[in-house]
Amino acid sequence: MNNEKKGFFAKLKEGLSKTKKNLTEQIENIIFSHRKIDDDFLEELEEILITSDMGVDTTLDIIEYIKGEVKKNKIEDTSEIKDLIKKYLVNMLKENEEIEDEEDTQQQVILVVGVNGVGKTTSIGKIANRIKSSGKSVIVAAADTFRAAAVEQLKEWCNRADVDIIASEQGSDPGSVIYDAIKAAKARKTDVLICDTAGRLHNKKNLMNELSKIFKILDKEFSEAKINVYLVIDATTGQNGIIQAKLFGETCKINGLVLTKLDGTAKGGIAFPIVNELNIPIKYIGVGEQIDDLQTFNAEDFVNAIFE
Ligand SMILES: Nc1nc2c(ncn2[C@@H]2O[C@H](COP(=O)(O)OP(=O)(O)OP(=O)(O)O)[C@@H](O)[C@H]2O)c(=O)[nH]1
Ligand SMILES: [Mg+2]
Repeated sequence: MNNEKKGFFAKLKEGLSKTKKNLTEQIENIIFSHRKIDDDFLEELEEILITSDMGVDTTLDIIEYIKGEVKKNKIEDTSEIKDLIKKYLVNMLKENEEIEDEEDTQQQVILVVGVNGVGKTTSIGKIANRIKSSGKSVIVAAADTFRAAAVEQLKEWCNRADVDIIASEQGSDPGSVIYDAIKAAKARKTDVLICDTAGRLHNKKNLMNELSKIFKILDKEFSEAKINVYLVIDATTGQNGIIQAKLFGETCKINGLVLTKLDGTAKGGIAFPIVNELNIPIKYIGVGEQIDDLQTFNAEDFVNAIFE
């Protein structure tokens, strides 16, 4: 590991330390108290996994996998259990990854959606900074015109990341902001257009209608670009994240997740049922409030940070 990579992993481990305490220490305890993998041991393991935000479905998948491996490879010793869980989780996360073509020169849109307060605007600042630093050009569209101060907050982040922003005044039509941003991205041949959206409107139906309208404009007016929809989920909300993903998924086709606030929560395990149940890959994770507190998701690093 080079130094930068080491620093990244240390930060990830620190952010996931509460999740590790919640999950791994309990598993280690039952490994100590049971020498052999038997029904009694598996029942206790099942209970730990379910109560750790892994969720019922994913827990049952893990237990089934363990039973299969135990039988196939005649594994008896409980000390093998952590490696089996790790293997299952890394494979599951990787199965859902999307292969990306690094050489791709097609323009890209990242439409960022999610309920209020999950960290959309903050994540956009961090993502814009990362893409800009990689040498690509970025424009950010301020399509949250509902909340007072939303545009100011985004402008601040764009200043920090040194990227351009297309904005209009509060209360204006978010669709027209998107139109203007598409026009600018086309004229300037911008590599990536990132669109911020509102997390709360007068009601849920309005919010979904607005998102659907924005998505349709992008689809129709910027058809040459690859349109990505990233759903931001706050890890501290646990299982509720799955409900949010299902709700937003009815309006736009989500193809990536951003999991925020992994620092300081014991609920980082929520990453697993989200990916397992929704089959959507995690693209980025947020591990703090600063501009560089964002990491591209790496299945092995994530699982190791929790189970090592
Ligand atoms: N600790 C921590 N805080 C975060 C992270 N990401 C965002 N936050 C904080 O979460 C709060 C809400 O973030 P915003 O980016 O404003 O959330 P939003 O989704 O844009 O909210 P709305 O625009 O109101 O819908 C802010 O105080 C952020 O600093 C993270 O990864 N870790
Ligand atoms: Mg916001």
